Amino acid sequence: MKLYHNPRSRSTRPNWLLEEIGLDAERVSIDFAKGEQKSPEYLAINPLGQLPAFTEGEATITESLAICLYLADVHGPHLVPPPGPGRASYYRWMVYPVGTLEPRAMEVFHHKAGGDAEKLAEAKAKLDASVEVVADAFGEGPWVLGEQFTTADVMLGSTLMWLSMMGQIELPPVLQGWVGRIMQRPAWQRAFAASGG
Ligand SMILES: N[C@@H](CCC(=O)N[C@@H](CS)C(=O)NCC(=O)O)C(=O)O
Repeated sequence: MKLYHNPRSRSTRPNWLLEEIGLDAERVSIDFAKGEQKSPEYLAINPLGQLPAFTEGEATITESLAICLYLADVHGPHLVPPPGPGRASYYRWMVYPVGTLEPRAMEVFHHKAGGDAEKLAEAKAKLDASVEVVADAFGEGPWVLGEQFTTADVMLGSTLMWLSMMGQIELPPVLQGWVGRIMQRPAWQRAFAASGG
């Protein structure tokens, strides 16, 4: 198993998940400064020249969400709710980062660069509203789906923590508490604190 990784990229998601599952996968470091993501060797793995990519035997997977879905399904069933209604929220929060949070955050980045204050304020309000939706839906915890820590905590947690670190959002108190619990997880600490992501 190999994860093509750079701590300043979305490969931090599967990198953390590998630690949660306890899988021994080789991390292949891809240096953006050297343009290694566009090397012929790497383009053969991901023709888009982007991270992350993951290989296991003959299987090659790109897209951070797809890699996380694959790892959880195949290697980490304890990080997925059992089939049934519990899967509804699981799928929702797995997809929400790439389907809603990232596009809205990109709009903010775009309008920051563009310098249109009105459009920037609109984009920021939309992003904030989408964070509020997570906060409003967060129940008793301690995790997104309640008692069970799942891969949805990894997808959603890594995204919200990244946006907050970049100063794009302010986390409501209920989400701050959850992030505090995430940061105490040994797997998170191994993935982020020790290896820089
Ligand atoms: N939808 C993709 C996005 C991949 C992506 O944008 N990767 C960025 C880093 S987070 C990248 O490799 N950028 C370098 C480049 O495009 O040259 C995913 O979630 O995996």
